Amino acid sequence: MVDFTKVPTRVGFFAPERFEADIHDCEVIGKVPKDLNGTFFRVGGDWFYPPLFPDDAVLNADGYISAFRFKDGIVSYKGRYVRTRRYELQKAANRQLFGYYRNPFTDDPSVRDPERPYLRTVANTSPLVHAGKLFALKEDGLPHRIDPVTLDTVGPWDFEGAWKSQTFTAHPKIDPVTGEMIAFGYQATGLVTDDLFIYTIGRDGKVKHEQRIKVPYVSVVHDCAVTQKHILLPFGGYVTSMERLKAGKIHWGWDATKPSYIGVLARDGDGKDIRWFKGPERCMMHTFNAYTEGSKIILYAPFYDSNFFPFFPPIDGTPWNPQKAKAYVRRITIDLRSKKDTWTEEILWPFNVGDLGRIDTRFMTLRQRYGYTSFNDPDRPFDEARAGNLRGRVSNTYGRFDFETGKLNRYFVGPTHSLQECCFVPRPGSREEGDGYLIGVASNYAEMRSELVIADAQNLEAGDVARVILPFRSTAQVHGIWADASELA
Ligand code: V55
Ligand code: FE
Repeated sequence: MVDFTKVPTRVGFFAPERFEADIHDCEVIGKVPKDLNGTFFRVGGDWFYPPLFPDDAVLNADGYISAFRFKDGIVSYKGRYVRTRRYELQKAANRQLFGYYRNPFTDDPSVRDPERPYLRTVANTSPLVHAGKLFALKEDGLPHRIDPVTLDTVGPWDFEGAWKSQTFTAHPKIDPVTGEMIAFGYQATGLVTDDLFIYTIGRDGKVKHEQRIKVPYVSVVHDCAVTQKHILLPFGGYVTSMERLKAGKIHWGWDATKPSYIGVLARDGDGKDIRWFKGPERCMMHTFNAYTEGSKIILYAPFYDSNFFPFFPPIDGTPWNPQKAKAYVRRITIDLRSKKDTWTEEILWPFNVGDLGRIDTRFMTLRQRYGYTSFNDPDRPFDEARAGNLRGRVSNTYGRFDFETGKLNRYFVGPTHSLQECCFVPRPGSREEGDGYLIGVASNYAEMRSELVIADAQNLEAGDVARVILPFRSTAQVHGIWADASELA
């Protein structure tokens, strides 16, 4: 019997969906730009069965991939669970078999296998398109290949045996100049191991270069940043151990005494030459971009002051602190000529933002001017009378942050809505940074339905160009990407 009543985080707008969907030619308010020919892919999590532990991380929900396909001014929607091994085993058993987030010791004995933790991945974090293939990613396992038309799961992908890490990050970076992809896997050789492998994958999808490193301590290495010369690996604060996992706890806890680190290595170098720069307590999850200028590396990132995730509690028993779980747009400068092992940091805007930031990816690895992310504008209050339950509502605005002038442009979604991560879509034929659309899924709390909003990225104040209406609450994404039709031809 399926009973979700004990799962506190899964009521209201983000209650489980548990269905798959196909809508041809969605309802639209406004006019969808006719020149957009491609797909907005989104990946997130949706529990098919209730978690074994009600306090489990939402990051442990079953992977779900959805697609808004644009062609000739019409948009069609499709949503499918990712057919991971976990999903198939659970569906065959008619119940949840896998336990806490990244703790195989808490799994049902019929599937328990701590020697092969990557087999329990849920593929619920981000989509990736590279070398003509579509994948769903999660940092604790291999990419799952997905058919871009049907969204059927093909299966795990190990780059024809050349990918030696058991894991693959949810945030590889693609160099727009060379078409190369830089990706890494941490806990690369097994549960709680300090091995991290980094790969360069050519435009043709073949592994070209490998670097192997050891991390200073085993922590979440969620994202990276890549410049034309360097690879940056930022992380901090989260800790784990075999003892912790054998005691049946969720994978990560927060240790405020641990420093943050940014590892820096040359793209074409050898892992043994990595330099570790050290900083204060920080929760370093997502980056916007970085570039190398002379002896300096400039990194833009919306890092948190401290632990963002309440379900990965402090190991010292103190309560999770929401005051410090705030992300700010930061400029971090690393001087490679300096003998010091640290960086300088500026907070560029004094208010907290959503940490799922994006750029115009045509400028990834290069000097770029704009970052885009969501935030909550307090001057635009939520209309509680019309929309009721605030749970899960975080952001009402998408911002374009101009790192050169400090200017901020805003798109406001409306008083009954909340925004998920935005995505920049280049205007076909354009070359200038920022010329394109900003798109993203909004949760409409008044109508209890999801809406894809499309705005002109150079005129955010004008509001929507179009809104694509879904007649239901679409499974929440973690991350989304735009893929032009030519990338998946
Ligand atoms: C993150 C998300 C994850 C995860 C680890 O946003 C970190 C950060 C959706 O899964 O497993
Ligand atoms: Fe992420």
